Amino acid sequence: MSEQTVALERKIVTAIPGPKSQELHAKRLKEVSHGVGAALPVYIDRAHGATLIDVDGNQFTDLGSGIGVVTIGHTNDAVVAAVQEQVAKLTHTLFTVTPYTPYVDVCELLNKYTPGNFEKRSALFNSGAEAVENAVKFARKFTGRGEIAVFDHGYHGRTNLTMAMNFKAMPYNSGFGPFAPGVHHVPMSYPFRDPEGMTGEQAAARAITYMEKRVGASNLAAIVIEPIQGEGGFIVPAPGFLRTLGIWAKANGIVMVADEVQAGIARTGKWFASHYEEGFEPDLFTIAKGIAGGMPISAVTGRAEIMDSSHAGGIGGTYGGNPVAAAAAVAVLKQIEAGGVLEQAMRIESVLTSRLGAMKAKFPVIGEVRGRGAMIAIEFVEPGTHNPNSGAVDAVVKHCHQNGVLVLNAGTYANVIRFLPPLVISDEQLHDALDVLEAGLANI
Ligand code: PLZ
Repeated sequence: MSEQTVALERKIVTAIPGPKSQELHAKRLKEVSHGVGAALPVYIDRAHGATLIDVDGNQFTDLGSGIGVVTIGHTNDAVVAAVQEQVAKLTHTLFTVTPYTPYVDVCELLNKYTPGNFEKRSALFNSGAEAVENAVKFARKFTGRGEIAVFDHGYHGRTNLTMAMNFKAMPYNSGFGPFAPGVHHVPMSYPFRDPEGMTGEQAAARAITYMEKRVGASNLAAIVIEPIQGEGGFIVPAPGFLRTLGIWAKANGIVMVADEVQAGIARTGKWFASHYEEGFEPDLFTIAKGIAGGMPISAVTGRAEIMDSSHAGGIGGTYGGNPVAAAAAVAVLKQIEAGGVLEQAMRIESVLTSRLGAMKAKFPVIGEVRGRGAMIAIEFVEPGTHNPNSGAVDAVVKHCHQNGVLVLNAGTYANVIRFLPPLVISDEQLHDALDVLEAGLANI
């Protein structure tokens, strides 16, 4: 879709959802599994930049990016061109049968831009969950150990192993077990809810004690952590937490895995969120979402000796690193490499934190504003307490949706609204969306 064809501003022309969306939704309910949810059942026809256009002609400002996927913007010109060119040339061989170039190019770029000044390798997959599964495979193979530590409030996917790694039973896991064994849930650093003044080092000591006593360091293959938790509500651990865990992991031969599926690829204003914590040097990274402008592709990147520990043929999958998705990823990564994209995330951070900070001062339902770059959230409480207030979130989200602003909720207590706008959103479009949010807050 070209920008010239339609002005990309927020515009609501029917009830939400509109009549065509309602009709499609009725059909969907007959045809699509009801286990597949729908946060806002407006049926999207096309999109560009930070604007979604539905089948009724309503235009939404997208503050969710399909959960942090179209970081580079909807229908980014370079991504569209790369996909169009590649799809006409080669759509599939299966990389482990006969290879092709874009796969190798993606690996080269990821090896270069992930934190850590050591020799790296990458392997490509289709989804975030698949990347996490494979990071665990690499860590187990390399260490010869079986146990895995993950963190409270964490999220890692919907496959059997990654369900075992999720914190929240509802909606992700409930009724779908039994789950893969060998996964241990460890206390996270959650500054807003931890004892007042708890440092990152103290929170890490709490987690380490748990791992030592409950699991035993020598049994652990990997610690898997989101450097900023996504579904958990953009929980940024206290400074020192990640570094201390990493040092302990290294001292005990445990592979440190940073799940950067949501926080990675320019989202936080750096290539990866792990870059923010000095002295934190994960061994492996899981990467997906923002890497390819909406094309399904994911990666595990990390230390060569870990990534090479599998026998040939141990790692793979029919579609992993598909040529068209890989071409899209190269187009995204090259734009970040060319410069300016990280700055866009920092521009968004300054608008979001100043506007949301002002709203926090005005509306006591906002307990905290947190996050980095274009990954910012507000946690809702009952005024004057830390008690979660999911009712306020529901009301504000509904107001935003009715008025053409797509926001997403998050959090263990469903009491967080998260903002993940495409980085191309203009200040004007962002302010306009935040005006809608503010009106919603004034209404509850
Ligand atoms: N790790 C940190 O955020 C995906 C889930 C959407 P997949 N988060 C969005 C939903 O409701 O299913 C995610 C993540 C982190 C792993 C994953 C899993 O990535 O591409 O959804 O498999």
